Amino acid sequence: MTSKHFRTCTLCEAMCGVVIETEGRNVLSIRGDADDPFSRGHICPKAMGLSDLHHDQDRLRTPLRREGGRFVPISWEQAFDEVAANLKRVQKQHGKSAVAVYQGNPSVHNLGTMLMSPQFVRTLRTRNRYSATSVDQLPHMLAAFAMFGHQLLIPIPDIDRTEYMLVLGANPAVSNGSLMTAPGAADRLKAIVKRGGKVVVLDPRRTETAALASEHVFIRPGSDALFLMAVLHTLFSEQLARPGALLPLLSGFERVASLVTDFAPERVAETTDVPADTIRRIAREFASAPRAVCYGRVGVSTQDFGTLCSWLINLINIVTGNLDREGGAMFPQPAIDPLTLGAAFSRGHFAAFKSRVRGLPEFGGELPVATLAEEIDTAGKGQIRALVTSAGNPVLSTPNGARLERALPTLDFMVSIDFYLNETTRHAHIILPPSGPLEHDHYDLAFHVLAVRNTTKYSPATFPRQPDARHDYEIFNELMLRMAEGPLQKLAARARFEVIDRLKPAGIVDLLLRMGNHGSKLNPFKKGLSLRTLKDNPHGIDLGALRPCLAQRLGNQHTKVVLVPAFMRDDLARLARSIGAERPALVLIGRRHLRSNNSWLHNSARLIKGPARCTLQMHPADAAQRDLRQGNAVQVRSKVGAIEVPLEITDALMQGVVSLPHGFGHSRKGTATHVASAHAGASINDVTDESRVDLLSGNASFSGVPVEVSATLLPLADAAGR
Ligand SMILES: Nc1nc2c(c(=O)[nH]1)N[C@H]1C(S)=C(S)[C@@H](COP(=O)(O)OP(=O)(O)OC[C@H]3O[C@@H](n4cnc5c(=O)[nH]c(N)nc54)[C@H](O)[C@@H]3O)O[C@H]1N2
Ligand SMILES: Nc1nc2c(c(=O)[nH]1)N[C@H]1C(S)=C(S)[C@@H](COP(=O)(O)OP(=O)(O)OC[C@H]3O[C@@H](n4cnc5c(=O)[nH]c(N)nc54)[C@H](O)[C@@H]3O)O[C@H]1N2
Ligand code: SF4
Ligand SMILES: [Mo]
Repeated sequence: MTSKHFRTCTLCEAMCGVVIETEGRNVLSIRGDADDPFSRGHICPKAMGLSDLHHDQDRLRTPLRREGGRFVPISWEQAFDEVAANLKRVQKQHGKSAVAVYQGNPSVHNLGTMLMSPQFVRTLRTRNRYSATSVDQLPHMLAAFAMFGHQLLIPIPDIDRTEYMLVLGANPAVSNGSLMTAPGAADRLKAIVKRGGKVVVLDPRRTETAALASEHVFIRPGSDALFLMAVLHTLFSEQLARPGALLPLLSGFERVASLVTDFAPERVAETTDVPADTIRRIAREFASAPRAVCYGRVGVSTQDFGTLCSWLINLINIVTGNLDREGGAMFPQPAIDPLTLGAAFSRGHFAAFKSRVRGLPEFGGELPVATLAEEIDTAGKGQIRALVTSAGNPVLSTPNGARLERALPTLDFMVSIDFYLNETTRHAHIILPPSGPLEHDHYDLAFHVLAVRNTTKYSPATFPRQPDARHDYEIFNELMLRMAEGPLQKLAARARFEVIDRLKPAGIVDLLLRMGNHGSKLNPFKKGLSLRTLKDNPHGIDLGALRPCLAQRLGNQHTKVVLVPAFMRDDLARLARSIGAERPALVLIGRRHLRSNNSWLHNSARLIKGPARCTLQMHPADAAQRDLRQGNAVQVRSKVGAIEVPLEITDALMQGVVSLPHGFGHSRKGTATHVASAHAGASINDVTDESRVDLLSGNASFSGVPVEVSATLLPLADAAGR
């Protein structure tokens, strides 16, 4: 018997609706759901990854304990007890913060983890909390916190109604949009051009997005903040800064003009490699477009001036009157609204404490992961002695992952919640594998907050979990219960455990949907939603296009938008010093591929097949200068390490810049991802440098790592990894 299931794909931020046809426990097909009011049938090749993950023989299905060099299966009860006993032992000996936690990217794509991991982490009472946030969007959240008063008040491009979109450091044609949940982002960009508008892309690489844009401009990695300052300079010097109706909401508008005086286009042109007239023209076009939006993503957040970039992008939208207006940068009003949930989703805090070794600031209670390895390998009071990883692969995903990799075996204890035995989890003493992505239900708590349209949808589990499997939320709930200490805490933990066990994530979603639901001024149009209404509408419910709402949403915290947060202003001196700074001969940037997802879809034979992807892209002139040829095995060397990869010569890169994808490096011994290991590649994060961070936020600075590239003597077959 075959059956059909409607679901939201959880592999990336786009929230595409899928129709999954199944027979027994097998997936027969996965197609785009044309009736999904948000994605309207769009999917990408990765959607089939849901099926491949479901069927993957390498996916772990029972808890494993490392004994000597081998992993052996153990029961769930034994695994939970041992994990709790070990974490408690370490905390008793070395203090609460001796246990660190790292939560990876898929955490935010998993309802149970979103709901239940915070409870567990709170029980640990450790200061050593880390996540993929600080190798990703931290600067955007810090700017939102400082300017709009809530870390999740991130302005989203109203891509479907804009007439001019200025894109920096993002490749939505491949990534499918990020901090801009927009299924079919490439088509939406093409539509801007088709309706007579303009898309301008600034990127050191002529990307897939640049190819469908109206204009592509090369920009030197890490120099975007200078470009953005010069745009603001033009807006003020040519009297184009007109916030219009926004003005009463703004605090500090009169101070912006004086900040930009030293950043005329002519002064920054050489450092950015963007000609001064191009900067002026873009500023004028932006200001004169009926509706315009400036948008930046990973390329501008993971660089030395990440937080300044996020701030300046917001400023450009604000001073041209494009914030909170149709076709500009807008604020979604999700059916489950973190702004109304108070303590559960805090507005954020910043620099309440610093990391032990390097003094990097916390944000929202988390420390930057660029400092994790040194917090483990630097002896002294407060040193990390145990680590919990969940849904993350920091050995491949964090800067100088090789140093972290050397530090992990020195830990007294490590546990990983993950269904793969990979480059990170192989170091764990115990691995707890959760149910697969189709075996639990889903409601997107994260990405409705970032979506280009207000919609809401609940996806039931496609398959029941196997009786002997555990969901992520069950794992966190069990660990939370066991970590409780003292009679009172134990009593409270037991009560919480039982409530969660009874309600399940779906029950909590129901409560959240009903909360603040009636006549809420934040969200007046979502009346009457409940789990029942969502179950009755399996394709999802359309709640309409984004609406101006900032005044009400700001009102929650601040009364005005803070245009010039003091710590941003103070960082401008550092930015000014970057003008004319000495330029390394070659710098490294990253890239993503449509059929890949960070480090963990490489075990899908269907997605990884085709020409090798982990190649170093280099401009022909840079290759000629070094006497390198297409397909040569080359060594890429930085201050922290070296890797070997095949060379791909292409004029898509600007001169002086080379590019590698991240998430490869699957040749480490002792992993069990067989397809991935056969397409191992090398890890870019063996050469990225953990000491390079955006000084304001501590976010990793992956863009613009100085490297040297030379021919290697190794035959290519050996040059794939380590
Ligand atoms: N297919 C696929 N989709 C994905 C992912 C994936 O791995 N594969 N990952 C998901 C995740 S976790 C995220 S966060 C999003 C990321 O989504 P995006 O940010 O859209 O994706 P990237 O491809 O990393 O785009 C970054 C761009 O910045 C450019 N760049 C690098 N340095 C600089 C610089 O200094 N200045 C400027 N202006 N540009 C620079 C790069 O050339 C690249 O084109 O994608 C998500 N979607
Ligand atoms: N040089 C460089 N490095 C980068 C980037 C870059 O552009 N350049 N991009 C950065 C970005 S944007 C990100 S988001 C990070 C990602 O960094 P990470 O989140 O650390 O790594 P992922 O590769 O996403 O690994 C996800 C892990 O979660 C597991 N997993 C998947 N689904 C689930 C689930 O439902 N439950 C559990 N328990 N586990 C699950 C997978 O098996 C995999 O092991 O990488 C960052 N690293
Ligand atoms: S773009 Fe692809 S991976 Fe992302 S949600 Fe849609 S189908 Fe899934
Ligand atoms: Mo990410």
